[in-house]
Amino acid sequence: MPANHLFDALRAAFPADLDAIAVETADGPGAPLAYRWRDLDRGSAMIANLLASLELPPASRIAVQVDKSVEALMLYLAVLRAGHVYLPLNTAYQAGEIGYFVGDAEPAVLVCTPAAFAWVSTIAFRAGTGHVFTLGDERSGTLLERAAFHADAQQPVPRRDDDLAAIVYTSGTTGRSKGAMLTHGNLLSNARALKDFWDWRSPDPAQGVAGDVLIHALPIFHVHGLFVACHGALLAGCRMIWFARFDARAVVARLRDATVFMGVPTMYVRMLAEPALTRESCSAMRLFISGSAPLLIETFRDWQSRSGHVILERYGMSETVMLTSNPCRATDGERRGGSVGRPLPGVRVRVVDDQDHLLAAGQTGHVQVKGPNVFKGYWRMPEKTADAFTDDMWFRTGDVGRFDADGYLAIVGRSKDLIISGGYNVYPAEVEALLDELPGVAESAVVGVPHPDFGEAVVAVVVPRAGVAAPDPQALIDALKGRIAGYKVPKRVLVAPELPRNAMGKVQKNLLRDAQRALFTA
Ligand code: MCA
Ligand code: AMP
Repeated sequence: MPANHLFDALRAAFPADLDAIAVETADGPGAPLAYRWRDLDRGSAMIANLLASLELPPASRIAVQVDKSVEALMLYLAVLRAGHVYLPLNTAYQAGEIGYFVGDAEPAVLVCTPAAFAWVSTIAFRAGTGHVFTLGDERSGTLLERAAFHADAQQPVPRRDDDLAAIVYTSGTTGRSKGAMLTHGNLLSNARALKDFWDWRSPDPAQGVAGDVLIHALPIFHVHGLFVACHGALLAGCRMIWFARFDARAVVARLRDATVFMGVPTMYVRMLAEPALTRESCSAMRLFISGSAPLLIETFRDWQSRSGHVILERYGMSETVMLTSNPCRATDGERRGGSVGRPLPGVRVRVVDDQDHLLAAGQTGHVQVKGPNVFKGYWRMPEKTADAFTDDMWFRTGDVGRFDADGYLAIVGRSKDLIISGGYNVYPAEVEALLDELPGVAESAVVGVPHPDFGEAVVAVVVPRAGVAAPDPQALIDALKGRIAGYKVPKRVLVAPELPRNAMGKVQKNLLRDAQRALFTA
């Protein structure tokens, strides 16, 4: 068995006592429910055996759009065990988005919620997907019904370091979304680096060591919740307190039972609004980690004064998993607000100019990265893959940053036209294309504007078509809802006679952003 099979590595880290609690649900149907390590092992084996019974070609894509549940985590583990490729999909995605992903990835199996079965299965069967199962958040649906007939032991299908484990779609700056192909080696090297760097503490009952307890309140269809949070806890054999939905008050109430929390900045902002967040409520906590979007320095400072803890900010991407981190151990240095820390062990990060020439510390330029964590390429897009790498195979992140003299990186902007709202990525081109199709709209520009809750909020500026009545902003918002995921729908639509353009005719989005800077914060 190759040592780098991701499931094997996770399984090897399960505690000796398989009857210990692995996951405890904090909300959702039937909560609190306790899942033992044995349950994760047996449940994932049964689903893996069900997948094997379908006799799919090796490395088939298994697309999953389900609500967060521990069974959904078992499904992920089952896909790894069965030697297939996991393709997680945001539950907010609508028919147009699902249609694209299914058409592009050609999954052999799709798992959706019972409520979405009618429309999702229609899309999937039309695209040639052979099997559609359902999985509800109350342990309901055909996936578990069918898996119940299969054995609860399974020998994982051998996979090599560079075999695919997952495809994660990241929206394209222009045109189509791209599937980032992540290998077993990518995910495992990163999980191991983080286990060590963040000092994950495994339980050791013989020594009286309780081990870390993670509050898991992130969605599990993205890198942060699935690969950083779940892999972290699993690879250390640590218990998770599992929230299907993020609720600031409920999470704050459970901090005294936990030692580690991971979240996007919006989650920290919302928890700070809870009077129950105090030093006392955080006294059992060891580590607060933030990522997926820039953490404002005010949030960093407010958190320190309210909780007594210094947030550890880290930086990563779907294509690369985690890249840099502020130190965990005091001996490794300070946790610096406004900085994403130093490159993780084994990861190389450089800042270059427009010609890919190395810049000195203190100079701002493009962030490029290299390492065992960097993905294999974009699914069936060799040209886009080639464009994403330099000649000497550094990956262009599209982020703009600057190293301090002591090797700490600050992300100061993005060269890619991307909005990050509450940790979710929104590509303006996708929203603009839909707006431009709506009646009365001649053209549009979509920008990110500072927002107290989401960090950045999506705002659209539309130019009315000549000779017709100006479109009603609310009608445009309503028209987009149901066509794209809710977090992509502009929070505000503004009507303007024209868009500012430079001499080349390019829309000057910076001017639009500046003009609307105080829209939500005034
Ligand atoms: C929900 N809504 C949003 C967002 N989330 N609008 C803008 N931005 C958002 N992020 C809208 C919904 O469309 C809905 O609108 C209304 O808010 C309520 O929806 P609900 O689902 O109840 O929202 P919520 O529970 O309050 O969600 C906020 C959230 C969530 C908990 C912050 O957005 C979230 O879980 N964010 C984390 C995303 C994440 O895991 N990113 C990691 C990506 P309406 O009422 O109009 O219908 S991985 C990554 O980025 C890299 C690799 C990395 O470094 O980690
Ligand atoms: P995704 O495409 O969802 O993987 O998002 C990756 C992007 O999120 C990165 O390219 C950054 O622009 C952004 N990002 C992630 N973590 C941070 C952070 N700590 N600070 C600033 N930006 C971040």
